[in-house]
Amino acid sequence: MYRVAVIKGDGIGPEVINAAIEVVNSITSKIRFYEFEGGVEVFKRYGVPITEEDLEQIRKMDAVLFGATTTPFDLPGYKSLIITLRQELDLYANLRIIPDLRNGREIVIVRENSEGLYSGQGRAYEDKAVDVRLITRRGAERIARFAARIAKDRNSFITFVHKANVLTSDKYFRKIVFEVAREEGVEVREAIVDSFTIKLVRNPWNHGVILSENLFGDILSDLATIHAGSIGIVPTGNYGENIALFEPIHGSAPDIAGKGIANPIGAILSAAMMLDYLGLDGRRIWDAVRSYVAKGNLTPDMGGTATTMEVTRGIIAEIHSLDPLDLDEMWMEEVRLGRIPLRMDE
Ligand code: 48Y
Repeated sequence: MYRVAVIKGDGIGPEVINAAIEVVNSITSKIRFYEFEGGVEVFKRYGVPITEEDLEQIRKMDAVLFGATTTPFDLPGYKSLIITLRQELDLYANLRIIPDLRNGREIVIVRENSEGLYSGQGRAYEDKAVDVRLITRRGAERIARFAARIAKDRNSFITFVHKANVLTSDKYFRKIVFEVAREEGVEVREAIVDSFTIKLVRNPWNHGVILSENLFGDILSDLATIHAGSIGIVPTGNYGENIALFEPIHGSAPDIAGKGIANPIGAILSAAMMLDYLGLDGRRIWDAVRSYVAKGNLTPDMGGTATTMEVTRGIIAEIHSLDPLDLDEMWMEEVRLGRIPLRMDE
């Protein structure tokens, strides 16, 4: 049994996470979900976006499934919940998969998730403000190793995207990336971030595993989502040494919250990444999503008229029709857990 913390968040967060949980429960009963609260409401009560007690519990879980939260930039003292979680759980690697679901292609981005311009060492003074673009040897090595592993798994190479011609921190980062890749036997190509944005618009599919610093990775991955058709379908995993957090890349979308039309695919594919991480079979969800998208009615962000619920049910139906044996497996598992009595005549 795996233990997964769930933070649904606000806006469309709860709607899409409920959809993801439904899909997960339709293919495995090996996961138990535990719900936690976080965000602005918690901050108003306790002065922190998530309580220390909850963090203690979450650290003991196998994974976290996260929806979306609104981060107001004018609430004094408030710090983004997702950024807090990345730091508190030391989730140093952010893998973003931007799929073209209709043509079976994807853009893969590994964003360094713990330092760079998000080092948290910024300060405002009377007459200036400073952010620190921190690259440590440890940070650079571990993210380069992570990217190398992803590249190997995919029979691919790394494209390191940087501004080493100007930034001291990227010059340092670059040296370490090349060192680690040589050790790992992975090819590295490189590109300067500004001109790379043009490539990412015009010819996005052939860059292997794109590796970059925290803020560059943030911007590049948002840009790349234009090729997915909608930001609503893009999943991401934030990986640490002992735990990983999965979330759709989209935000809380307050304008459509509660209307039942949010695209659940980003959250559902995030759950698929989570199953892969846990050693369960996430590929089945990916396959089901692809075949649903090829023929099914989609949510309005993808030009359709479907509701969140309809898309979710459609994907679950695909899971069962792609793999009919599955129902038997589920049934036996339910029996084993004692949820269904073996003798139906009782
Ligand atoms: O996950 C993201 O890419 C978001 O843009 C966050 C970031 O900067 O990494 C911001 C999340 C937030 O505003 O709470």
